[in-house]
This record gives sequence, structure tokens and C-alpha cells, in this order.
Amino acid sequence: MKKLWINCHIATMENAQYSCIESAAIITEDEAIYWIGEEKNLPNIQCDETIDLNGAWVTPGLIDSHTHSVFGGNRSVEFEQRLQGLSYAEIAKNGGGIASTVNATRKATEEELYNSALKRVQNFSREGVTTIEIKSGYGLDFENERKMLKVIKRLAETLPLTVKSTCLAAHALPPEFQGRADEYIDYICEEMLPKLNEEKLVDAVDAFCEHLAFSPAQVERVFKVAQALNLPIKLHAEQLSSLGGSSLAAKYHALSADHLEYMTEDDVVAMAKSGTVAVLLPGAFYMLREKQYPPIQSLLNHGVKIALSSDLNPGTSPVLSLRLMMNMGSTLFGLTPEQTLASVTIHAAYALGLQQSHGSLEVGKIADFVAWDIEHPSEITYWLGGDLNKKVIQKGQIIKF
Ligand code: DI6
Ligand code: FE
Repeated sequence: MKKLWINCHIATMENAQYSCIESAAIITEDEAIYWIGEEKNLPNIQCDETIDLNGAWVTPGLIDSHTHSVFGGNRSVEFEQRLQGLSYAEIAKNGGGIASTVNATRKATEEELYNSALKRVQNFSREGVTTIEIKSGYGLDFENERKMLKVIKRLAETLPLTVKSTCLAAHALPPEFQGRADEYIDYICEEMLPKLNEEKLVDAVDAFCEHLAFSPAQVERVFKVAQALNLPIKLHAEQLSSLGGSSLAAKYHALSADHLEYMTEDDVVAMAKSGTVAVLLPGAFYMLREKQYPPIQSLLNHGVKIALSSDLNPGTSPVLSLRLMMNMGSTLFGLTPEQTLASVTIHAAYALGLQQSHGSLEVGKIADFVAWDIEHPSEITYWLGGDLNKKVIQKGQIIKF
């Protein structure tokens, strides 16, 4: 089935630039792009349907490469408590913090987790997101990590979006392993990861490398198992302190290292060498009122690809808008709108290992795109919020919301 999409302008994002084609057209065949170019050069090919895009700007579908979209409960009460003066430590002592989400996630049924995550993911989808990565990491034992990963798999099967699942069992120390972090890492390496992988529930492996989570040495043990299982690697690194996690990620040719506020120049050089994508998370930066900026200029100078993501999670980044992250990427981190668009399209595709098929509009790639009612692609970053009248096309089909 061939469809002809006419009367549009296109920011293809080839080479991580707008790479504009004005007065353009696209021919899709089933799920893929068959032809793309200036309308005046359209080949004489019989199409089954013609869709007039009314002068819209077409971009690749947006890609959110780092989310924790599946979780039980939420932590809005803690947000309120913090604004009334309670510290993180006090909240954690009262059973709050990440432990409260682990508790709520363990208590929730698969059905409950699916239904709440579905609403969050649909929010992104309505905004123009066509690919999303979702992490486990609030179960922290085999049964509950498996439950989360099964929810992610079900989202992948039931939604038109491309969904990638990442196992983040090494996110925090579960209560039953208090004081025995190395034993928990043993459990992940010897049991959890191999079994979850065997059930084909895992597309990639992630960990949280931080004083309040796991050390580089512990993370490295998880990486070794991931490598042996042929699973790509990602890492939460340098969010609150500098432990060299991003260099470790680079050493293992990780797809991405994420957060990175406290990374050093050496880390940047190591990531540039390995081609590891820097995933920046302005939502968590903003919610934590972080003062330390990721070294944007150095990343750009060394040619490290920068992606921006929501980090949607109930604790540090209750973010339901990737476009808001694009705006923050510009206002807080100084990226240009062209760079922010690359950061949620082609660079985000690299962060998920999907760059061959996703992230830019080229012949042979998947026909995921958004037709925006705007006059220039910079507007996608410029407008704060709002729907921006648009059509979302996923695998060659217009999505009905
Ligand atoms: N970094 C974060 O900011 C979140 N996880 C992580 O690795 C926090 C998760 C939470 O507080 O629930
Ligand atoms: Fe995260």
C-alpha cells in the first residue's frame, strides 16, 4: 500500500541538521519511507491514497530515550512536603523517596501498572512521540522486575509506538538487601538478568552509578554480565557526584550515559572516543534545582552526540512533555532549537541503537513523522506547552487520538 503525502516542508534531520526540503512530498509504502523530496520531482508512481498536509512542517517522530514510565503511586505528597521545608533525608526516613515507589510498585498488579503507564505514554504519543524507552527499576527483585518488564512488553504490543525496554534492576538497594549491596549485585548478575533475558524481556541494561546507589566496581560487574548476554548498555552517571561512571560506560561502548552534570573533561573525551551518546535530562536538573550544569560546550566541541529526554519518574522528574524538555534544553542548557530537535530525533535514536531505522526521514527508514502546523521547525522548541495543531504518523498511519 503506497501513500502520497503532499504539500509540506520537511526537516529531515539527516546529519543531525534540519536539512530542509521545502515544497516537499513523501511517498510511504506500508511502514517505510519509499520516496522523499521536492514535490516538483515526484516520480510518476501510482499511489493508493493522497494526503494533503496543508503546508505543514514535517519532522521525524520524536523519541524519548530515557523514561521510567512504569511505576506504582506517585510522590506528589513528598513534593508538597519538600516545599513545606522537609528535607529529602527526613522524607526518606519516614519511608518516602524511592523506597515508597518500590513499595507501591510491588503492591500494584500488572494490570494496574499497565493502566497507569498507558495514560502517561499516551500523553507523550499525543505530543508527537513515536518511540519511547522505558526502564524497570522499581521492582528490585525477580518477580517485580519481571512484572514491570512484562508491562513494558505489553505496552510495546498494544500501542502503535516503538517501545524499548531497559532492565534497571541496579537502580537502588531493595530493603531486604540493606547493608549487602554486593550480594544484591550477585543476585542481579547470577539470577535476575540471565533469567529476564531468557524470557526476552530485556532490550538493554542500565544501572545507577552514584554514592546513594551503586559504585563503579559494582556497576562494572553488571556490565560484564550484560556484555556476555550481548545486551547493549546504558548508565545513569554523574548526576549528583563525579564517580567516573561515564568513562566506565564508554569503556563498555555503552549506547548512552545519562544525566552527566558532574562529568569531567576526561569523561567527555572517553565518550567521544566510544561514540556513547550523552543523554541530558533537564527535567531532573530543574526539579532538583541543580546548580551544576552538564559541560555542554565541551560535549559539543568533542563531537559527543547529545540527546534530551524526559526521565519521567515519580521522584525527580514528573515530566509528561518531551517538548518542554526541548525548550529547557535551549533555555537552561543553551542548545539551539536545531540541536534540541536532533536531540529528540536522530541522536535519541543513536541512544537506543535505532539509528539505522529511526530518527531521521530518509528512504528506507520507518515512516514515523509529525506534521506540525507551524512556520518554522524552531517553533517546536520555542512554544512552551500547547498542543501545536499536528498530525502524528506512525509506521505510515495517521494516529487517531
Ligand atoms: N536518577 C533519578 O533522578 C531517579 N533515578 C535515578 O536513577 C530518581 C528515581 C526516584 O526518585 O524515584
Ligand atoms: Fe532516570
